Amino acid sequence: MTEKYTAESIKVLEGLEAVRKRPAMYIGSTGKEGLHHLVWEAVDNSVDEALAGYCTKISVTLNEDGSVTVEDDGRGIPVEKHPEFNVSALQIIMTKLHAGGKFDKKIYAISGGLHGVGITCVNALSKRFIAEVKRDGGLWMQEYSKGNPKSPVKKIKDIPESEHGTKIIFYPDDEIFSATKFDWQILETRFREITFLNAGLKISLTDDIKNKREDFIAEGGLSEFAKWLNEGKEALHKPIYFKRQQENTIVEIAIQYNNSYQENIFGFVNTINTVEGGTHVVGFKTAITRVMNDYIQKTGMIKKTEESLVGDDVREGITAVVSIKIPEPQFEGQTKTKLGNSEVKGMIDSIVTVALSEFFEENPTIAKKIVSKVLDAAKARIAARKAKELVRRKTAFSISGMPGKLADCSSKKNESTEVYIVEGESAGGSAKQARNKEFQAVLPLRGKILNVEKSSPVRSLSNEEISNLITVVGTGVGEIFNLEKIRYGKIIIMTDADVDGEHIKTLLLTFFFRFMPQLIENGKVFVAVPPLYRIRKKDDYYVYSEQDLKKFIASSENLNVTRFKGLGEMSSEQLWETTMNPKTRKIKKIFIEDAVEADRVFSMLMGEDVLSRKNFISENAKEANLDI
Ligand code: 0RA
Repeated sequence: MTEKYTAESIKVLEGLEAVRKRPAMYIGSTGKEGLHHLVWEAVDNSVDEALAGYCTKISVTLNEDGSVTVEDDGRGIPVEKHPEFNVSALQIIMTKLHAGGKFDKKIYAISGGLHGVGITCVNALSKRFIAEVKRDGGLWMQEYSKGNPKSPVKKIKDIPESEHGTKIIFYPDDEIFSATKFDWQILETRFREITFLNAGLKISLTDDIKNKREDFIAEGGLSEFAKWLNEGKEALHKPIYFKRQQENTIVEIAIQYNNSYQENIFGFVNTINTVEGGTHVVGFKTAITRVMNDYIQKTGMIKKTEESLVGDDVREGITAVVSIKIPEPQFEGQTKTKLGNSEVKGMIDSIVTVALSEFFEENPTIAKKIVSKVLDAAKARIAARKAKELVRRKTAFSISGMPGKLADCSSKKNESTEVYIVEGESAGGSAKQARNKEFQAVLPLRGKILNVEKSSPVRSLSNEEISNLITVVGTGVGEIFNLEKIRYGKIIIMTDADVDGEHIKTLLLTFFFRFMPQLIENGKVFVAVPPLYRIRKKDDYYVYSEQDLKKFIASSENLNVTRFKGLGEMSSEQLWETTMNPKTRKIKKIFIEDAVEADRVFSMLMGEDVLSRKNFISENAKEANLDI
């Protein structure tokens, strides 16, 4: 560059050269992730200025020419000459790696992860970079290329003393990045997160190409975060919130239980999402289990279980955000998103223990609501364990251990045997009459079985109808599943050909899919296809679909058509002939074509998300044969 450059500034250039040589070392990758890191770095500086209390608003703009502008109304980066180097402080901050110390001393630096390398790296990895500062009655500016200043810091014009702020415009270098297009979704998610983690901070995101703008602000901070995470679920109480500081550690926590069974605990360290968890989350979990156990002891609520609560009980239906700030985070794990600092566990544990106990004492109504739910979870867990023990003992006694409602077959050669699972006692009765006792068993179910998608596994397994089903199938569930113990060659679900029947069929398939997917994978699960109509001409004909009925009607006149309202309406001969006789019946084998898609469809059809369930069912109404 120019003769002004001293030995000191040559070292600076070498530093920037290192960033350009091994960019991935500083920003993780040169793909989409790395590209977005440039924005995080630029925005983090403004967030720090906001946290220091000098900045109220940050705006991020994706410009039409591919550059990004990050602007804040903070104090503005200092521009005066640095006494040691005889250049503007602005230039040092923008061109010297870890300029730190004098100018931007941060206690809660986001180091160790991919962040913390500062705005200097953004500069080094930009083909063009412009810094504009408003402070000390002037608008100051410096432009850089690949991290090198094009000229000294200049005062462009005089402005009122009251105006202040920093604006950075950068053009990612396409010699470095394989991707140069920014993704709205990625930016939106992170900015929403940042504003939840910093109550009252305003971030606005604008896309000048798509003419799109969104403002993020959460006056309620972390509490609002918990509420947002619980959207669409039924919350049990307003969020519990506390913030404590001990030495240099700041702990901020929001908790809100909902009526589901899922556990949703999110950890943040210095605003980094610790996806892999770590010592802060472990400390939190330990503390809440202890506080709830102490509470049930103190209040005498323990009588309801007579056993201590375990972690799983305490976390059923919890939504929590654990955000901590510590001076020297150690990030570990596959993606460097697991907090490793061992001293943090005990510290968070003791802070949360004190704060949550205090909250419970001061808010007994909320405490009772939460603890009741937690006790229900414990009771279900204990009941399920007892039910499992019972099932295990019963299976040991073979036939005598089968539920009384099962009409078993006489053959013990399980390859050639079948069990019909039938809805309702009356259809069960017809099926028992119609069957071939030699190889066909019948298990009638009492109406609709439990929706396992909406119940915790422990609760599902303690349900009587479901535990009967497990006993009759014989294989067990979960880790103890053993296909060799299967008691029949085919498991056939037989329900009425109406809306209720379809629903029961789906409930049963959901159960098999969630608890015994190996049965489906091995082709053991079938659904029976009962006829919809009987047509009398010279002989009897059975029609299995509306389409076939239309064809039949088109080809002949004067038909005597009877609609079967349900399985119970057929005579046992008709039921045998149409639905149970292997020579004449129709049955369909159930496949899992795509496990991920099946999982999504079952969650949607049977889970909590009523809106998407409605959409899915109406889109597929004809196929699924569901009226709505
Ligand atoms: C160092 C010192 C001061 C402010 C800043 C850095 C600062 C940096 C950035 C980066 C983006 N926006 C920023 N805003 C401020 C304090 C200077 C003073 O004492 O006035």
